[in-house]
Amino acid sequence: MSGVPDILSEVAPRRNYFLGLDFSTQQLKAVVVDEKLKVLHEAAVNFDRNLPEYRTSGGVKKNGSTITAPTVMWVKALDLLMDQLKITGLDFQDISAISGAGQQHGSVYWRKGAEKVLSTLDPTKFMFLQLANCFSVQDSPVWMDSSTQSYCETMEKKLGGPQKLADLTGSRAYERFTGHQIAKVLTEKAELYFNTEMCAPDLKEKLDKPVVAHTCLGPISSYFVERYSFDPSCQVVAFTGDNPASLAGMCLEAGDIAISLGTSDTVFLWLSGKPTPSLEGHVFCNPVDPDAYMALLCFKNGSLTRERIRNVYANRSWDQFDALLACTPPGNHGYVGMFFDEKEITPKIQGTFRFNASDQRINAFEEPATEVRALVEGQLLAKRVHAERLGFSTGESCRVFVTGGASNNKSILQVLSDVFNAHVYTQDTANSTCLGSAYRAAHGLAVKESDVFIPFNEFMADRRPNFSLLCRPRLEAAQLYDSMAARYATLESSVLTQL
Ligand code: 5FX
Repeated sequence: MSGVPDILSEVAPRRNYFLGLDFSTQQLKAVVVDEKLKVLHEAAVNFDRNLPEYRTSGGVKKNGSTITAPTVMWVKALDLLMDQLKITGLDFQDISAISGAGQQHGSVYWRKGAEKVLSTLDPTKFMFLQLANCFSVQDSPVWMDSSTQSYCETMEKKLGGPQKLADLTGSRAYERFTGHQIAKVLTEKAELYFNTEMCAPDLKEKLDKPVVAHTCLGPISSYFVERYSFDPSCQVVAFTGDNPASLAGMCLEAGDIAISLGTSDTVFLWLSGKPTPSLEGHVFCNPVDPDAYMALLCFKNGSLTRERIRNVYANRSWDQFDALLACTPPGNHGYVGMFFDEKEITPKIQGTFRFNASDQRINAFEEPATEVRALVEGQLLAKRVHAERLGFSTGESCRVFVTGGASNNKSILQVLSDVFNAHVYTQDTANSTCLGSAYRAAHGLAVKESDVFIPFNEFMADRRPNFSLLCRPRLEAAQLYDSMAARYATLESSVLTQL
C-alpha cells in the first residue's frame, strides 16, 4: 500500500560476517571480516595489562622450567573481549561463522562435572565466574614449558625410539607436547588427574571422532546467543593452532616459506604429498586441506630475547637497536652469536655462545653493535640452516612471507632477505593468525553450504589481502651468508656435541 511504511522491509538484512579468535601467549585477539574478507572490527585483551590480577609476565608464570598460565584467565579474557567487540559497534547477529586458534600444546584440565556446568551456563553472568571451579589443574602448562624431559624419554623408549615416534605422530618427543604434560600430572599429581573429566581410561569413548580441519562442528551455544545476541544458526568451524591458522592467514603457496617473528619464532611450509617426518621440526595437519600437511620449526627464543638485547644494549629503543645493526657490516667481521635465554627447542640447548672469526668461543663482544648484529644474524641463520634440513631451498625464486611483531622492523627484514637470498613480503594486514581464523570460518561455512570441498586457495583467490614487497636480497651480502650458513651449522653442532 503506497504511503504506508513497510516495517518488515526496513529491518536491516543479516550481513554475512566472520569472526576469528586468536588465543596467543600474551593476548587474546579478535577480528571480524565481511563477505569479501575485509577487516571491519578488531579487539584485543592483553593478559598482563588488562588482567593484572593474574600476575602473569608475557602471559605466563615461570617456575624454573615449569611454565604455565592460569586457565581461568583465558576465560575472563574472552568475557572482556566480547564486551570490547560490542563497544566497536559489532552486531553479533551478523556473524555467520566463527573459528579460532590458540598457542599450541597448552592443556586444560576439566574437573569432573564441568561438562554439566558448561551446558547450563547462565547468560546473565560472566563465564569466568561460572567456570572458576571447573578446572582440576588451575594453571595450564603452556608451550614454553620444558619440565617433562624424563616423560619424553620414556615415551620415545616405549614406542621404539624417536624416529618411530616421529613416523607415527609427525614429531619426536618434545617437552611441551600435551601427552607428556598429561603424563606429568598423572605421575606427580595423581589426585588432580583422577579428578579430571576427560582423561583416560576410556578416552576414546569420551572424545568425539576427529574431523577434518574445515568442519563446521555445529551452531554456537545458547549462552552466546542469549548473552550477545548471536544468531542461533551461527556455525563454529573447528579451531586450530596458532601456526596453522597463520598459514591460512598468509595464503601460502607451494614453494613459499613463512616466518613468524613473535614470542616464539616459527618457520612453516605447506607440504603436499606424503610427509617424511624427521628428528627435527614437526609435521602437522594442514588447517585448510585434508590431503596436505604442514611442516613447522619452532624457535623458542624469539622476540623476548630480541627485547632483552635491545633493553641491555640499545637503551630499550628499537631505533637505537636498528642504528647499531646498521653500523655493522653483513657477516659481523666474523663474529657469531647464539642466544638461547630459555631452553631452545630447535636445537635443544640453553645458554649464550659467542665466537670470534677463528671459531673460538669468547665470553663477550667488545661493542654493543657486534652483540646486536650477532643476535639478528644468528637467529636468522638458524632458521635458514634448519629449514634447509626440512628440504627447503633458498634462492631468488623463493618468496619469504613474514608476520608477527618484529615483521615491521625493516632492518631485521633486510638481514632476513640477505640470509635467505630471497624477496621478503608482508601482507597489508598484519595479524595473520587471527585473520586466518576468520578466513577458515568463511571457508568452512562455504564448504558446508556447497556440499563439495572447495580448495582454500581457490576460495581465497579474489579475496586474499594484498601483500607488499619489503626487501630485496643484496647480492654481495647473500653470497657471504651462503658460506656463513655452513659455518653456523658447524658451530651449532660443535656446541651440541660439547654439552
Ligand atoms: C609450535 O609447536 C609452538 O609450540 C609455538 O609456536 C606455539 O604454538 C606458540 F604459541
